[in-house]
Amino acid sequence: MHIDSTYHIPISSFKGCFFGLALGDALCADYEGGILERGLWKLISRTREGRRRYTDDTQMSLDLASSLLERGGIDQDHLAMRFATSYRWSRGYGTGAAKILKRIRGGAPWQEVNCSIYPQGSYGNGAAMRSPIVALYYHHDPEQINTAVERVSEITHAHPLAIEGAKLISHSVSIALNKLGFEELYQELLLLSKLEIYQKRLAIAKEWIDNKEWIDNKEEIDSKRVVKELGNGIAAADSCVTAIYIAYAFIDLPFMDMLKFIQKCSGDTDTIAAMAGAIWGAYNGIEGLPQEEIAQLESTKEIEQYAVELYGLGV
Ligand code: F2R
Ligand code: MG
Ligand code: MG
Repeated sequence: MHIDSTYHIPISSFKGCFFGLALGDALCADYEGGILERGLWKLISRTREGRRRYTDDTQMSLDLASSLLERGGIDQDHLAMRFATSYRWSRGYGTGAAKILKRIRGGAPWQEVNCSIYPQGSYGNGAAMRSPIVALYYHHDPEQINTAVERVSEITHAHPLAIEGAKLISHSVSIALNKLGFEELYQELLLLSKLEIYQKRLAIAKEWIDNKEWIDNKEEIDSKRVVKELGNGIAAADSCVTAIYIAYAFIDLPFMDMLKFIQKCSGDTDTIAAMAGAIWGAYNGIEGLPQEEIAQLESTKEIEQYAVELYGLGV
């Protein structure tokens, strides 16, 4: 990756990334899925103290940050157990991921269960949603990101589609941390992407960003077109490029406008918002995020502390 070595990433970008992920997740969770899923989340969307709850997206990101910091790098067995012990049905995990985590918690080695639900492993977006943390941990050495993402993903998501989606998101965060634009991001992702579905969707995103149709014509971005051509589903291939496109389309616009657009797209809103939120927050820093919403979120001290510790590794 071409990075300007004279650019000094501020700590604000780390906090922006982690809080952007958590806020996107928490503020879009009650727009995810169908009527039943939305209704259930509305019932449990606040903690006893009245704080806004996040879902599995943020929980797995916190687990990853804590394991990386505790073990000084990727210890897959430790990370697998950390994911498994944090599992609660009420965080809204994917059905396959839930089964795998319960098996690991029961003592099964992750290598024996990661392909026990699907022969090639899961292609869900559960690996991509936690991959921003890999970019934060390796911010001083982005060459490590690909191998690190593979190792962090395969514990629950061994499928090549899940792993490539996670790499795209992690690299997007890395580019955003360095305050680089969509052109640099696209060139980076083009070199990285091996699977046709991602290559096709990245080309569509590039065309839309280049044309800036919605800005030139003072029109809104068409959410139906985004859903039709980039996807809004639980599979990584249907949500990762969507999140990257939306983050950069809204990069100079308010964070809450971006979330409103994601809510309008429906589908896997919490995860698309978590991934887009991490990219947007890495680029714009914590000052750009709505402070009144951060004040209402659960576990803010933990998120802040991990962001500071991850930042401290590279300075
Ligand atoms: N779980 C949710 N939201 C509720 C949606 C329930 C839905 N009916 C469901 O299918 O689960 N949100 C959270 O889950 C997403 C992350 O999921 P993750 O961690 O990838 O889970 P999983 O179970 O591995 O994959 C999700 C679903 O994708 C389909 N799938 C995955 N791999 C497959 C394969 N190889 N073959 C066929 N289908 C595959 C299955 O339907 C999985 O259940 C995030 O949205 C998070 O917010
Ligand atoms: Mg979720
Ligand atoms: Mg989701």
